[in-house]
Amino acid sequence: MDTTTTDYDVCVIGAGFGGMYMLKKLRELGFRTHVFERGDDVGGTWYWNRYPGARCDVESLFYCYSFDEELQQEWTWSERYPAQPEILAYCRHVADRYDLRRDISFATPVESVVYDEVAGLWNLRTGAGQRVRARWVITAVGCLSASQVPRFPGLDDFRGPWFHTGQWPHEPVDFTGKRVAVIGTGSSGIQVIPAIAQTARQLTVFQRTPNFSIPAHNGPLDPETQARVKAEYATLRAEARVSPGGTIAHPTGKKALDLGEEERRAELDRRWANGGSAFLSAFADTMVNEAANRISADYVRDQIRRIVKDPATAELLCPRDHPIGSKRICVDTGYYETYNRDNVRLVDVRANPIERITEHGLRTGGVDHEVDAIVFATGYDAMTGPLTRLNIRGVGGQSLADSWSEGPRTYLGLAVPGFPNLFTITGPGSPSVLSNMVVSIEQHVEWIADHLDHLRRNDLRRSEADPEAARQWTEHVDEVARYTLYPQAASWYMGANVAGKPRVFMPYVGGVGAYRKICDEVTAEGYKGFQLS
Ligand code: N01
Repeated sequence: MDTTTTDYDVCVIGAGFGGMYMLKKLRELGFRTHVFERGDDVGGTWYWNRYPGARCDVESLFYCYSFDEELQQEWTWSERYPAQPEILAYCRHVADRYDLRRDISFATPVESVVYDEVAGLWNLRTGAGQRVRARWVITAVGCLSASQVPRFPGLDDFRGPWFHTGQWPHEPVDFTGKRVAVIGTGSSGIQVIPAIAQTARQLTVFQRTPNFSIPAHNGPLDPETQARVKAEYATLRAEARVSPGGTIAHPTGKKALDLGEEERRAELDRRWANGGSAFLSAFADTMVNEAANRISADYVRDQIRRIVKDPATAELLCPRDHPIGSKRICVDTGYYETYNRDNVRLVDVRANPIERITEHGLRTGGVDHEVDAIVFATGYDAMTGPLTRLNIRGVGGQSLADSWSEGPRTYLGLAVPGFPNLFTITGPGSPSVLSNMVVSIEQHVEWIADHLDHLRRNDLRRSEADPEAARQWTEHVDEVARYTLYPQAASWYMGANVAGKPRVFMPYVGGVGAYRKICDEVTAEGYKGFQLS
């Protein structure tokens, strides 16, 4: 039943890193702002992804806000890479510190967002029965929040519990003594597999496509390192903001193909020993030249063969169907080593696809695998899924899902023609998932806040992406991607993991620094490409 009618200047959807900062920023500017969040608390991704081993693959000291010097100095991280509980604690700290909760409705999913052309307002309907009108709507729903459980026949017959990594229960799940199946070997699978292997009686991993993974070499963050980075935050943050990926990756700038075997090897050894996704920044040509890419890919395949004792398992774990980095590189703690354990088995579901789920397990290639629990690490309807499922209808009643039936069409990944006064934090067409999300979120939040402030100061009430500007931008996103090896992979970046989804490279691969410059130019030129009235 509809119980409430409220009006705000701005409604923000989602209270993760994006929504929280958006709220703070708009509140400071005096906009009446309200946030709707489907979870019971802040944190977004880090609220939902509570699976064992969940950890960010961006280093703690950079996976946090930079907008407040006091905040970044006062928070202490305990490890090089932050585990999910610590990131969630940080998000809660931020919510408390800026008293954000009073303007957030929790456990309140937004069910539809419909533009009223006459009033120039958006009507939002929530699962809690509210109907709300606002002039501006800002989505802060993340890129990886629409989780996917494949529709295997028989799932309802399964007698045991099953879980998706992105919708993990809040109560601890105890796998001690259990036989567990994990389906999927992307970043989530590669994190959850070593963690479950430690307690399960037997763990069976169902792998369709192997991925490249680099050791995290995670560990406690020593106070000296933390103090040193904090002392240099101003410089390091500035560097991250203009870098390709929003991180300090120390690129050599050298091309692998220009170097001799020894020099390449030394650089890759150094990066493997240091750990993390900066491995990919070893050479400037890794993502644009197949021969150069093979050098890094061969190196990782050799490492897999070195670590995994059973040669057949090692070969099965070696990725061969995509250039390294063209699917999101994984960062792990003891992933390949896990296959040396007696209680872990790898099943190739490329050769023998999962036929069905049975009462007691899974059937592949006519063979039954009995398990007590199933973990789906099967990923997301990435980037567009979190937006299209909001049931957004713009000018003329057109739905966002229909408007994007051939792939997302945005201007700068920030705005969509036909959907005035709607802004998408880290939307498709922006660097988002190819970057340190917090850096990209801060840039989008600040850009949107400046834009709304500009409109208000100039007595403007409507901002809409120009269709031609969006067409050109979408073409540019595609053009830059085609210059790289990214489109060669059947990745979620390409929409390839969702049946029927158009194959379009969705994030902007031009880099965080270049993208920021473009956005700043758009602003400097009076919001070129936006129709303002
Ligand atoms: O999802 P994925 P994810 N039968 O889509 C398999 C971020 N993230 O949740 O490749 C059998 O990457 C699928 O196989 P295939 C990060 O950006 C970050 O792991 O389609 N298998 C694949 O192996 C990441 O990239 C962190 O052949 C099926 C797996 O499931 C993104 O989230 C941690 C299947 C899905 O992998 C998504 O990662 C976690 C089927 N029917 C996530 N359907 C960190 O910061 C799917 N699969 C560390």
